[in-house]
Amino acid sequence: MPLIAAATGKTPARRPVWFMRQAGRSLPEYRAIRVDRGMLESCFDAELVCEITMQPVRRHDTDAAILFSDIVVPLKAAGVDLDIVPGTGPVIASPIRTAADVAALPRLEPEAVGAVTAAIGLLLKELPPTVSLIGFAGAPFTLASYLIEGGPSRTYENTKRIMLGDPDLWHTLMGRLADLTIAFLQAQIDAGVDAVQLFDSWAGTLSEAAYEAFVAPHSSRVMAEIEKYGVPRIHFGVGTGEILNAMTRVGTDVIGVDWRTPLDLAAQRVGRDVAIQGNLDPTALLAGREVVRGELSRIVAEGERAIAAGTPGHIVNLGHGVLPNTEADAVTHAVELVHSL
Ligand code: 1CP
Repeated sequence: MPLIAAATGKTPARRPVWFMRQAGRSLPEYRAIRVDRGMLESCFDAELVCEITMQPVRRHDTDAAILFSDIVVPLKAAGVDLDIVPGTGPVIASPIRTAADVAALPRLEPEAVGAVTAAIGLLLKELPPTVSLIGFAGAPFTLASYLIEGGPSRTYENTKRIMLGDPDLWHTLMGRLADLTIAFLQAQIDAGVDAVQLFDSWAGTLSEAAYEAFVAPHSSRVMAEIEKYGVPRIHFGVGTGEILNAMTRVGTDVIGVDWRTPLDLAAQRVGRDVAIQGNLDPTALLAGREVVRGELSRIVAEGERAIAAGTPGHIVNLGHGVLPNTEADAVTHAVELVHSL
């Protein structure tokens, strides 16, 4: 599997590429399947999860499939009252802000995500042997931001107010969320995924000092538990240029980099023990084939420079997810380019 080779310092048979949010609204076949089904409903239907996960692999010939799910799926499975609202994202019915709210947070029993693990079983039968299946979970900080804010946020003001102002409550909540993340990742690894990605999408809102004090201990515990299973771990967030080194130190095999930080600079920042993943700006896919060719050539060259200097490998990806307005053909073309460069 080219992705696993790149993640573990071996030489891949071809340059591996996959895209975050490669399943989803950029694909007509996804839009068709979702017309009469809600997002969460789809995430708890094993056959649908398998089909939607396969769609980008069939169409684009990516080197990995990412399980079609969402970071709030384990919260929903555990019994948290929430929905994924079209055009908005996750919305929590009763945001968590007090010690009593935290104490009432339910635990995740592996049986509650039986649809997810069943989908993994179906996918392992369908995926070509060279295509890796990536499982994932939200990291404690990013999950906490949704639970505390009640939905998407620009400022994370309630989250940071509790984090800075009530560290005891904060660490109790983060500990509970780390347990949930570990349980969800363990269930996926037991079911057979080849690699896992921990999405700390919004950790880039923190200073390095705040990340170290309030987030790193909990993400470290997640990564240490997962290391026991021997599947490669990928750690990713948006706008994390200044905390890349801290995010690497919590323990990972691959660090995801967004488009703001050149890959060779990112590799210097994180040291030479981890592979790098990224980092095409998702908007480049809206700007035409010449732009994509230019950007991907630069990114591949930066990756090669990093590898020449000792980085174990490079997995090509976007710096964040495929935007819904992206033409599916633009994605297929980008994958072809990466394989031909
Ligand atoms: O109806 C729809 O189609 C809703 C759009 C959608 C989709 C397709 C949401 C709501 N989630 C998803 C799937 C999803 N979510 C995947 C699919 C697998 C793939 O990549 O192909 C993954 C990996 C996620 C994980 C996820 N959900 C993250 C981490 C990744 C990232 O983008 O940073 C986050 C932050 C979420 C929350 C979320 N769920 C949905 C939306 C629109 C959001 C973001 C809301 C916000 O801006 O805060």
